Amino acid sequence: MDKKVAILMGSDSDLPIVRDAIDTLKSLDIPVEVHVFSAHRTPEAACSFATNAEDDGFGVIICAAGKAAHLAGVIAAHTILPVIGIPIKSSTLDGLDALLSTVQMPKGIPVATVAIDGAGNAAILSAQILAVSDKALSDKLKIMRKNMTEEVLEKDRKLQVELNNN
Ligand code: RP5
Repeated sequence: MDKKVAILMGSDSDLPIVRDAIDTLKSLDIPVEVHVFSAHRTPEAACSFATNAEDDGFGVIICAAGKAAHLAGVIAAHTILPVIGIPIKSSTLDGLDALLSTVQMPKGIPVATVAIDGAGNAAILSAQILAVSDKALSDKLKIMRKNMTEEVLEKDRKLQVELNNN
């Protein structure tokens, strides 16, 4: 059975950012399960999910959280599955608070942290992790990368015409 990706978020207020990760994983046909679990407000549910995640068929866990963003670190403490943290930008401090809380993990319990609000990259990175042992997924990612390159080159071609560059 294909490994699933879990996406956990500290609050449903994170969903507008997290949606990009959900859509990206679905576009790659990766089974995804999404939950609101908070390291602070629902610590037992969050820890229980992480403890059982490997047996439940997950291959990667993505955690999105803002402010004092402990979710990714707490989840990582309860599993050896790779955990990817998305620091969420909140109304204060522009997300720097969540970035530092997520990225500055002490030695022994790593969290792979993407950019502030970097939900799309969290999805792609989780797909790349699964693709190490999934040739079909690896091929899909190569096509996705090729399409992205083509889109950028096409934008450059249009710009050359618009600006009459020589
Ligand atoms: C964090 O606190 C959540 O991940 C969210 O980004 C932030 C604010 O949560 P709400 O007050 O909007 O529920 O735990």
